[in-house]
Amino acid sequence: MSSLATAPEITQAVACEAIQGLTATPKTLSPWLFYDEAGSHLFEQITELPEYYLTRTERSILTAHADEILAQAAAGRRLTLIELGAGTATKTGLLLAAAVRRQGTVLYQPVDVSETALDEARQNIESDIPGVTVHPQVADYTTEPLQLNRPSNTRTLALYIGSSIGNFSPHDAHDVLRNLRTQLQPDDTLLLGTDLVKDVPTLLAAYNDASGTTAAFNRNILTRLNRELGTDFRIDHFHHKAIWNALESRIEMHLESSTAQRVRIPANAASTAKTIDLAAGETIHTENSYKFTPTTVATLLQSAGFTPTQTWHDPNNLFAVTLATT
Ligand code: AVJ
Repeated sequence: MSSLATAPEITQAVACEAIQGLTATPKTLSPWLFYDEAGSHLFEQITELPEYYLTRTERSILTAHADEILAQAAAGRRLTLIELGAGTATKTGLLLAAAVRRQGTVLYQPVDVSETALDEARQNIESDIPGVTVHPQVADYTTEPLQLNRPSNTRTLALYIGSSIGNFSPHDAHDVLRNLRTQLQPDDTLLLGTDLVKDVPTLLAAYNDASGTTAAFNRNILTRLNRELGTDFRIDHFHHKAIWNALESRIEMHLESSTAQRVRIPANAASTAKTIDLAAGETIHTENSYKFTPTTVATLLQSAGFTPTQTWHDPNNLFAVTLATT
């Protein structure tokens, strides 16, 4: 058993995911596994790397256009903000502050699977931005229907920012947005943050930084499995690989085993102990990060029943923030 206190249901989900992904061909592990405590911390570090332009670029767009975005979404009414995959909601503060400027107070409903991230978000936001009331909701918005309860006479602005949608295949992204769409009412809006297709060296550098932080983030998934499931991955025998898949328009992250190795998943994690064989040079696919064009953003939104109304970019067209109505 893990020596660290980990909720049994989380360990169970990790075990299921690991067994399913590692017995598949090719081997995969799902990106939500990145975000244990160490991984969440590494991700925070990634967002500050010189090569990782996404976070600071989206922040610059929101800083420049928050008032305009809010005005468009509100269209003369009061807004309630909800956020999918809110995490610690650091960028959301820009929009919440704009909402408070506009209407004095605002209700903010962050939805995330991580209760600790939501607690942190609530504390940060309630102390930093007076006028915001936070009602967190612990839920997996990818599988459960959202439970939105908005005060009467307000419009909902749903936030799905940070390029979180980029982790999903076009099919799954469609399903996530569809699920959201069914919970919204006429004249509600969605603000979607998407990373854009750009020159390949810039894309690759963002996922293979000079400091090795992204490599550590990628490998941490194996550290987590070793700790929580008792697997025996030889982590120093795995190389971080980031590649651009032009056909699918996505960055892929893989972990490549430099040697042949046999990994044991002990019986406390699996129903019976399992062994996983990796050949020298074999990879485990850990993440897709889809990159969009204005056309593919519009197509995705429309396929899920939204109508895109306006898009804001940074001056270099690295990132886009799109407002869409129901
Ligand atoms: C949190 C999914 C937006 O795809 O850029 C960062 C995760 N992976 N570096 C992304 C990530 C490697 C990130 N998202």
